[in-house]
Formats: sequence, C-alpha cells, structure tokens
Amino acid sequence: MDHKKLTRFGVSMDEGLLMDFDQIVAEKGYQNRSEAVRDLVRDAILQHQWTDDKELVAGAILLFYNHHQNKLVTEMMNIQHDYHHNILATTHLHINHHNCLEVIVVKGRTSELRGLSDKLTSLKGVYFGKLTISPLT
Ligand code: NI
Repeated sequence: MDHKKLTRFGVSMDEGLLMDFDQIVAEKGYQNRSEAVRDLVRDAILQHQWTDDKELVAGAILLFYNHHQNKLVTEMMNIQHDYHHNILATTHLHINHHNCLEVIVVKGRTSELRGLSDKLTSLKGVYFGKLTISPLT
C-alpha cells in the first residue's frame, strides 16, 4: 500500500469536542489539526497491533516507588530476575530520600512484557508504573 499519497476525508464532531481538541493541538505545538490527527491515528494503529500477544516488541517500563516500603525492593528484584531474558537494561535513579525512579528497557512478546509490567506495577509501594512499547517491524 502506498502511504505517501495523501487522501482527504471529512470528520464531523460536536463543537465542544473540537474545541478541546484544538486546545491540545495548540498546546502540543502542532502546525494544524491534520498533523495532530495523523499522530492519533498512528497511535491507534500501534495500540491495535499491541493486542497481538505474540508480536515481538521493545520498550520501557517506568516505575516510581517508595523504596522504604517493606520487602518492595526484594520483590522487584525477584520478579526482574524471573524475566531476565526480557530485560535489556535497568536504570535506577534516587529521586529523593524516599522515592526512586526506575526505567527498565525490555524486549520480547507483548504478553510477556505486559506480565512483567503488571507484576511490578501492582506491588505495594509503587505509586506509578507504565509500560510503553513499540513494534519492531
Ligand atoms: Ni533509589
């Protein structure tokens, strides 16, 4: 399929929704709505592809947590060792006296990476956890 040929299409939506969208377009610095819509469509396509559990992907898990939480660091370490074949690198940053930010660079099947991310994110003491992945093809 030729992705270079531009095709125009019309979109109808209520005024309020369009006003909210225009605000995001302006805040993010898009040149126009078309550019913003193209990014949204690309993202939607990626999200859809990620539903294929067998697809090989690479990405990163971002974790923000309190390292004083009882047993949290040990549990995190055990889980990461269980998934050692999926983990390419781990970066740990001591944000302040209590809190740490960890970025785990991962590669593997979508289902495996989701499993790893869910296990880490659901631990007590983890304030925020998010897996971001990109297809490798
Ligand atoms: Ni730390």
